[in-house]
Amino acid sequence: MLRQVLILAPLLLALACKNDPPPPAPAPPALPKATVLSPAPVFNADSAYAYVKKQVDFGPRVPNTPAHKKCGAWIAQTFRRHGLSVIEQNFKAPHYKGGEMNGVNIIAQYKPEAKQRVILAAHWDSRFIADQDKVNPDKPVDGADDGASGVGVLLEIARLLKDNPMELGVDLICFDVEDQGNDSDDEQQDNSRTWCLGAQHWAENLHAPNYYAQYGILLDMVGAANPNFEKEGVSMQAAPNIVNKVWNIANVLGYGNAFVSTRGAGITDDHYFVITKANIPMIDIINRPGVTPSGFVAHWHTHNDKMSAIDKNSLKMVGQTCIQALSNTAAGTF
Ligand code: 1BN
Ligand code: ZN
Repeated sequence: MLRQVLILAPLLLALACKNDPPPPAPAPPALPKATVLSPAPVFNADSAYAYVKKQVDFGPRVPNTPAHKKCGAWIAQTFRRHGLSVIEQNFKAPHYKGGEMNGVNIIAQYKPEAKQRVILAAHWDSRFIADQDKVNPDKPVDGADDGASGVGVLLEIARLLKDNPMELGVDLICFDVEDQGNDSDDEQQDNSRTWCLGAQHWAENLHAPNYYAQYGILLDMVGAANPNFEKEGVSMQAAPNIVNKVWNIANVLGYGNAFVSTRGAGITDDHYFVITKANIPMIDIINRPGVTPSGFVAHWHTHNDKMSAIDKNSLKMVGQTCIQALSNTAAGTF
């Protein structure tokens, strides 16, 4: 009997194994998640362009001038007209040449009570001198691209949020006194601290207790034709996943010619201080066509930074990408 069992054992084992499920196949390597586009509002570039022009029509938005004061009041009022709660955060900042500037950060809150929040930001001041221009370098610039373009996109997004509610808190922040810094390359001085003074003030004095945002997107010089938005270095260091998600969205929307995959140099722009002082991951969409030694557009800090430098296609690409990122975040598909 024992002999019979021993002979049958392999057979019984084989039969038993026949009904067992096969061992699980090894997991395939994780594929990057495909970028989906949740339903999103259509960004109107004509409307954004009109918002850019309106700012430029006030005259250069240099702190301590009437044009600066009037334009700031108009930006705050326009956000309020679109139903957002606006905080005007006043501050004083030293100018590197001496004297004091009166600055105002304009913080427009969509659903201020919502816990999950995203920041879209731009600077609203324009540079007090055209130090990259051979003609009239001591006169202020219009800053149609460098300043007004980003704010124009934010104002159009505010208009869209009013008509297309979403389940997300959004803070549209217009930083002041970004562009009044020292551009001399004197290595004895740390000139980086003379720029982005509004963002530095905000990051040290958050407008709400325990304020936090999941991520932020800074828009700087987003209005010129044929932009080259490289993956900016500081953004890639601090928040590579946010950069890649935003660039993937832009590519799926068909804007791959502008949102290129090249990793660019790091720039000490407003986002640097939001990252380092407020600990919020913020990325910078900034045009670096590389046609000048600075790497910026040829009209950077010159009198050619005027309305004729603005291309509606660029406003559309940036605005549609941002509103899509917000829609995806609200839908849980970001
Ligand atoms: C961007 C546009 N910035 C000023 N206008 C920030 C910046 C400051 C970039 C200094 C490079 C050098
Ligand atoms: Zn500038």
